[in-house]
Amino acid sequence: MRKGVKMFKLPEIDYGYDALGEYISKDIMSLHHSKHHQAYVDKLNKALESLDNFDGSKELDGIIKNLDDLPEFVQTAVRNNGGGHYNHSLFWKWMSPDGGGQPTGELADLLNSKYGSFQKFVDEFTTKSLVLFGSGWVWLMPNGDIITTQNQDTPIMEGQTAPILGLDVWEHAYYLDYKNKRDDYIAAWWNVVNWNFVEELYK
Ligand code: MN3
Repeated sequence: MRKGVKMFKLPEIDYGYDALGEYISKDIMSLHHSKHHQAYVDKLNKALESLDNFDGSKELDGIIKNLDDLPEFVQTAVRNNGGGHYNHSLFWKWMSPDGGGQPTGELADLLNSKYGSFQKFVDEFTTKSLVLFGSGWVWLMPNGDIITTQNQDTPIMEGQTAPILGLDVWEHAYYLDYKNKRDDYIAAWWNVVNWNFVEELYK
C-alpha cells in the first residue's frame, strides 16, 4: 500500500454487546461486529491495498458509488466488503437499547400518508424482509419506499440516495438466537430500532 493511504477501521458501537440482550443476544452482537463486520473491513482494506493507483483520500461512500472506476479484478471484493462495511456501520446506529416505539414528526407523517398507519408500514417492511430470498438487506428510503438488495449491496451503489433505515436479514444476524425463524428476529428487532437516528437521517 502506498504511504498516506487510509485504512478503514471497525467502528465502535456506542452500546455494549449485551445491551440489546432481550432482543438480540450478546453472542450475536459480538460475533456480528467483531468477526463478520471486522472481516468486511479487513477484506476491503486488502482489496484496496492490491491496487497500485488507488486514491487513498476517498471516502467509503465515494468508493462504492463508483465501483466501475476500479479495476475489474477488485470490483467484486470492494462491492461485497465495502458494502458490508458501509451497511453494518449504519446498522449498529439503527439500533439502540433505548429504541423501539414509533417515529414522530415529519417521518411519522410520511409513513402514515404512504402506508395508512405505522403498523401497516411495519407489516409491509416485515413482509418484504420475509420474502427476500437468501442474504440481503431491507431498506426504508427517504421517500418512504421499502426496497431490498441482495448480499451486501446497498442503494447508493445503484445511484439511489442513502437509506434512512436498514435491516440485515443475513442468517448470521439472527441464527444463533432465532435459528431459521426470521419472522421472530424481525418482530424482536422493531423493539430496538433507533427512531431518533432514523429521524436525523430523514431531515
Ligand atoms: Mn450482517
